Amino acid sequence: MGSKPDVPSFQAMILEGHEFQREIGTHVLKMCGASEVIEAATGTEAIAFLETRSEPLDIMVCDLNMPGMDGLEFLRHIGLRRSGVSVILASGMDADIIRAAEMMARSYGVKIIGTVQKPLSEGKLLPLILMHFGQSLIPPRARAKAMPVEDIRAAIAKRQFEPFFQPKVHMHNCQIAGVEALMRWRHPTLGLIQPGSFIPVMEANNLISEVTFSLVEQALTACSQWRREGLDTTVAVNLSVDSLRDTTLPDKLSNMVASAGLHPESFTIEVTETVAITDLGHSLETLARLRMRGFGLSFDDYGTGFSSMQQLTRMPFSEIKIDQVFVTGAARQDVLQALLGTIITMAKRLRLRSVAEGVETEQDWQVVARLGCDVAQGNFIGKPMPANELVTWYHNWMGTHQSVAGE
Ligand code: G
Ligand code: G
Ligand code: MN
Repeated sequence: MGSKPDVPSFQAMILEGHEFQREIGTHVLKMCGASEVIEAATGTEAIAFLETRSEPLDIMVCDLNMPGMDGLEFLRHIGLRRSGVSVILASGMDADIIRAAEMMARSYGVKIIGTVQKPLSEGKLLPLILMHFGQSLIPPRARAKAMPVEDIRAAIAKRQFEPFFQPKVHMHNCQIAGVEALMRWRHPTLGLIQPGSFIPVMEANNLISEVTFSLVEQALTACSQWRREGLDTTVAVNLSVDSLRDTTLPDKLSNMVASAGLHPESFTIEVTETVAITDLGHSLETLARLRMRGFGLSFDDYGTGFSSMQQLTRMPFSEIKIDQVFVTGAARQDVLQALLGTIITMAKRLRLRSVAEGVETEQDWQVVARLGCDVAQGNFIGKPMPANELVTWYHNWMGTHQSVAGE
């Protein structure tokens, strides 16, 4: 089985009492790029093997509940013997037991990469392994099927692209903190099409700037309309690299915002790191000018790039949006909580507003709230929706979820 191109080749061990589970573990580790997987059925067997080896193993996956020497005893042994292996704990047990085992192992000096629930899968192990090797945490997002460029051109002429809006709320009081405009194609026969199928095509064919201006126009119109209906909020739009290359963009946006009777403070621009560092000179000029004019500037998908932290220090951001890979399901993964804590603390130090993306459940909410995140966005709060549904959403949300605030 070939190793993954983005994971260095590594040697692994699986310590697991059940033969079938052990085979699954071996298979999954190879899928994740292990060049060699040593199997051990008991702690005694694993220790005997480790003693015969001069080079430390890179990674081992260790079950906690085994006959004979249990996982806790085994971890104590390898800690005291300074075996140097990094461990992923695998267990079907309750999260608090796993957490206790993790703390115990750390106190013996064992490096714990993270914990996973059994059964093992590539999806669970790979993010931990990538992180261990200091690489991006994100499994590449599934590529959507691209729509033909001619269909897209025709649809632009027919004005079939429109923004949906996903709300963001302040975690301390649940009040609305803004909405993000997300492009949708209202296709006459195929229904609603997601951006993954047309944005990359637009970007590759010089169409994105034109469509983005139309989207901004529609978003501003919606924003004024909500205000008339008593909902005072701000709106954010995602910009591609093409738009940032245009150093007159701040002027154009200023005019559009003013024509809608709004202030730049009510409008935020979201850019990803890739966008911000492509054509750095022009991008920095545009971004700095946007901030000078009073627009909000958001660092989108924070944490998934290669040098996120460095970019933070050179770009004039006002907000960071923590990517959903760190947020969704964080309650079940200590490693994600640790990363979230670090990002949120850093945002506070830099006086940036922190926004957690991908808050899907109340558990996700509780985790990011406890870590001191300012704002949350995600399906738990509200999915992207058409402009005319936002006010109704707002009343429902304030009516039903105010109680989760501040917990
Ligand atoms: O809306 P989701 O709902 O599926 O959006 C998927 C991706 O498409 C996100 O990464 C989002 O940033 C991007 N996206 C959505 N709308 C726009 C847009 O108007 N312009 C650009 N450049 N990207 C967008
Ligand atoms: O611009 P950005 O890449 O951050 O776009 C956000 C994307 O995340 C959009 O595709 C949006 O539909 C999606 N999204 C928003 N909230 C959630 C959520 O709670 N869960 C998941 N899986 N996706 C979400
Ligand atoms: Mn975004």
